[in-house]
Amino acid sequence: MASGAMEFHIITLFPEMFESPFRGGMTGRAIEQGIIIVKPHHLRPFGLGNYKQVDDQPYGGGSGMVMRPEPIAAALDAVMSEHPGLWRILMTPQGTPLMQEKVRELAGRKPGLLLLAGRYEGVDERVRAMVDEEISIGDYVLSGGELPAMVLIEAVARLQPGVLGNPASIEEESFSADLLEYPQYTRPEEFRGVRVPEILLSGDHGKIRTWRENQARRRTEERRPDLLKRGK
Ligand code: 4GX
Repeated sequence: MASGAMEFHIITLFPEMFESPFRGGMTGRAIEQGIIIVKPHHLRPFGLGNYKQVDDQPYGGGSGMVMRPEPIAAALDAVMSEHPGLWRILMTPQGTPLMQEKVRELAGRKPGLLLLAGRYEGVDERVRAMVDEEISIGDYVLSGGELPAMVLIEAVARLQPGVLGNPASIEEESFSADLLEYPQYTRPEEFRGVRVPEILLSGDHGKIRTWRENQARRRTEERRPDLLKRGK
């Protein structure tokens, strides 16, 4: 055995959300093969009182509810004592933006990740001290951290050895991570009057490679110049 499955634990009020998205496709197969483990942990049993309360009104007033720290602390402690060494991440719009470089870094965080997927308007500020990192999947507001957690899991899972069908494409991917993809074509040679560029039919792999590099650069300049400026 090499190093064991990469584990993805999630603390959530909606554990059932994590069922169907991970059934089919690459991640589903990776779970079946034991390459990755996805395990939601319900926050509700750690709630306070007979009503298992997990939220409360914000001190100082204001609209919306805030997640209380005690249930989250108890859930984190419970998962961490069963699964030591997990890297704890809070999903939040206030976190570090998730980009492929961060995804690669997280893919190496064995034995795995513990994702905190919150609801309501946010979490009590004291929760931040209980995690290792805060991550955002983008500058828009969702209703909960579950979809962000799933996005992160899928991005990290597909980098685990054996998940992606073709290991060569990982290499290509990291090579082109700072560029947009070049245009791709498959059959037929002509569709609705639009022909596949002749060069792709030429069999000249040197020319094809150069064409693709140029297309990728041009497309990136036009659509995402920020990617070129950021390039390391
Ligand atoms: N990328 N949300 C989290 C509740 C919340 C707010 C603040 C902790 C602190 C999001 C995103 C996102 C909505 C998840 C609000 N929890 N998460 N949730 N964009 O919009 O990660």
